[in-house]
Amino acid sequence: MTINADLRILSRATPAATAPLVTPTGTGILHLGLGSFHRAHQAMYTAAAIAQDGGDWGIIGAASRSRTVVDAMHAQDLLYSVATISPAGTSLAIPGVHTDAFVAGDEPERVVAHIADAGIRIVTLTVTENGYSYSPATEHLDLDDETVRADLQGGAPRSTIGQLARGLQARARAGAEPISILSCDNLAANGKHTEKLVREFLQALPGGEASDVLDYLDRAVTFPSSMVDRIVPSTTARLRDEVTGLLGAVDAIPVPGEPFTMWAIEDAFAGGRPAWEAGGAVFTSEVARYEQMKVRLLNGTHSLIAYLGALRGVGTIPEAIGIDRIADAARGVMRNEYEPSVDVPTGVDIRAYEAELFERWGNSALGHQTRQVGSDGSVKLRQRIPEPALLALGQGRMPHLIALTVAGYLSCHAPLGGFDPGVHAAAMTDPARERLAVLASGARDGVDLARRVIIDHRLFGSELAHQDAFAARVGELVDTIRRSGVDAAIADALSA
Ligand code: CS2
Repeated sequence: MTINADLRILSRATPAATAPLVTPTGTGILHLGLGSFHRAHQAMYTAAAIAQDGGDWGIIGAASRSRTVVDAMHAQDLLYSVATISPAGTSLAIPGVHTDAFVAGDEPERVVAHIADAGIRIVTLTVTENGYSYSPATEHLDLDDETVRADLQGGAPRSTIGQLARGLQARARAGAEPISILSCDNLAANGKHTEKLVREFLQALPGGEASDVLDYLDRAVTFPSSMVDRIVPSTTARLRDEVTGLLGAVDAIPVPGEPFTMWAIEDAFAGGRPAWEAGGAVFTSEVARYEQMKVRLLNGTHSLIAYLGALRGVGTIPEAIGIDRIADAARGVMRNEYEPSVDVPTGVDIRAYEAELFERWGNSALGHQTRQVGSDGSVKLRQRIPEPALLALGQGRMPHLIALTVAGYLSCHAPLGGFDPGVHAAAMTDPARERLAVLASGARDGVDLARRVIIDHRLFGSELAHQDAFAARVGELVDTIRRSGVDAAIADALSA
């Protein structure tokens, strides 16, 4: 960091160019997953709510494992800035809503204690698709997972679902005050999904340990669903310098975000809630439709752009969408393969929504990286592709561009012998990467690899595993990418 040594660290006492939006008078929310997305999304909405209504909705933030953000927040009076970035310029806001921060992995018993505390009335979660200990093979809580198994034995819980379940158990004993658990991850029906996994954990506890808490869940705990949306890239040293220059104080952990932001929430809060509508949140009974529209049109297409872009040798999403062929593929997958599977929420103009997506992806000042969007495909894609693909296949249509998305994923994460997917693909990470490398090393060709991954390994769920024609099409496209390049594969998928 090249920061002027005379500058002071950001704190409530530092005269900075921007003051914190609020100072909460109390704490009502525990947030699990203190990453950039939470800090640029729910924190901003909560600041708007407190600014409008006042109140005790301050947030205790629990990071999963990393100390970096927690330590920096403590050094900065729990403050950080959100930089809203567009080609027109950068503007800063300091939400100021956090009242404490800690690392859940270091102090799991603290998570349980906070959930048991009557002052906490909402637990919000951004633990990523991978953080729910869900097994796509069994479609239940992953009881083979070592962490889940250890959490069921007792002791301080390490899995998010274990922490929620143990926390609710402690709360049931402590006075059984109402509370809501609000998932803010990109999962279909994320509230129901979380509830199902928490209940499965409780039901798996030995010998009737859970009957009281299950009764408490029925009476006083809700799990609203929500759809969250804001493109939030990883922070960079350049942004830290820029923000420090703008603020006149050192902020080691600024968060970059695009101007667009959206939050659609099911209004089912057992212990009250902040007036998040002050920040523009929409309370609706149609969250499932918002989630479906967003996870498919935005996230599904985003994955395609990231894989094709990385294979084309470009590092950012705006560069990728600036390539005509990739833009054609993105438009094609969105219109012809995702859109038919979506029930558009009442009042949403789908054409305007799609046009806005192209503008958002094209935000060159934000520099969202293909490697970031392309990472963790094994857990992200199963939210994005199986249902629209199955719908098309059921109607006798091959979803060629969804197949190309999977082919792009496999080419980046499980390259077959002799194929070099390039530096951006090599920089992607994925929890399944090692397993995929083993499958790729034993595969004869792309079709064999795709069959192993989709059919034998059920990486995208058991229903898609019955679709041999889909796996074969993915495999053909893997081979086209490998033999003739990504442009040839796009042309093939677009003309099919
Ligand atoms: C992206 C999302 O990384 C990804 O997979 O598609 O993080 C996307 O930027 C957000 O969901 C936007 O709300």
